[in-house]
Amino acid sequence: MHPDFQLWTTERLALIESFLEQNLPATNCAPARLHEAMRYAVLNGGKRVRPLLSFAAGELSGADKTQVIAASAAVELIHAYSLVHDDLPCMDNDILRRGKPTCHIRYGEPTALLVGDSLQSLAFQLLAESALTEDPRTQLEMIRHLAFAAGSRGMAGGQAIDLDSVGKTLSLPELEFMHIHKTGALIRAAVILGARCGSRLNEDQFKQLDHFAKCIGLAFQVVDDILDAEASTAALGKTAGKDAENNKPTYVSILGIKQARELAHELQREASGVLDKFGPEALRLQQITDFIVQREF
Ligand code: GRG
Repeated sequence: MHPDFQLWTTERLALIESFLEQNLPATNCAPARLHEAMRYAVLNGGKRVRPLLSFAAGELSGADKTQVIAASAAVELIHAYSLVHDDLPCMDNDILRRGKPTCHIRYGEPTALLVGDSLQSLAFQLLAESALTEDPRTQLEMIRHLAFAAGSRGMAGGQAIDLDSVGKTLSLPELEFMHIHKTGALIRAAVILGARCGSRLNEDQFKQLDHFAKCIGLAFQVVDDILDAEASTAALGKTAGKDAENNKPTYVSILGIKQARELAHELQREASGVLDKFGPEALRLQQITDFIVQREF
């Protein structure tokens, strides 16, 4: 990672961690166990890719980093809620998340369910009560955008398609449709909400930025499938990855590792092509795109 990008990232990670730390309910506040579990689910070392995307998009649209914090935190809280619910026995039934016991393993299923519910509510509370932009209509549009992205025509809808795909053979377009919703909708929301904090972009540029976000959302998922397959190969001598072992279609199970890698690079090129039109102000988005495709974790 370029030292200048490293510094940029470190500064913003400190801002988001401290904002989340301060805005998650304290453990000495009732109901203490639920609040402890909410903090466990959020403050446990995620990569914070979505908040970093919000900061970078905010920079492109002329917003100061302090203006972007609440919006970036709201997106991260929705992400954290989705992981807690995704890990539940009725969904993916995972026992480890970020190298630690999942929320329901540590606190029990009923509490984990309420953690997800409460994180989702907190996200919208923060969006509604923070000064995100000077124009209240834009703030309302940001709330609407995140609600849509998290709901049945966004992330939750993608999860429904995912659950329904177990044991089925999906075509590449069907797999893409699922991931545009399941993983992509929130990544797009992170970019658009960050950009809405500033005032430098016109609606045509928002459309271009959304196309960029769609490409990196898919690239993120393709790389996730590749990393998952490689981890399985290293640990078990298998090549498919956890999802494929669970009988779920993945980019690797459909394309194989080599073609999946080519697809990730193709999406990276397409995303970079969009950013080129924005000039040097898009540097941070470019660096995050490269990180998403080149990451090893
Ligand atoms: C339960 C409504 C509901 C939705 C769940 C996104 C999602 C939908 C489930 C996650 C399943 C999963 C592991 C998908 C692969 C891509 C992905 C979103 C990985 C996790 O995101 P990272 O890598 O996680 O940003 P960290 O831990 O860094 O925050």
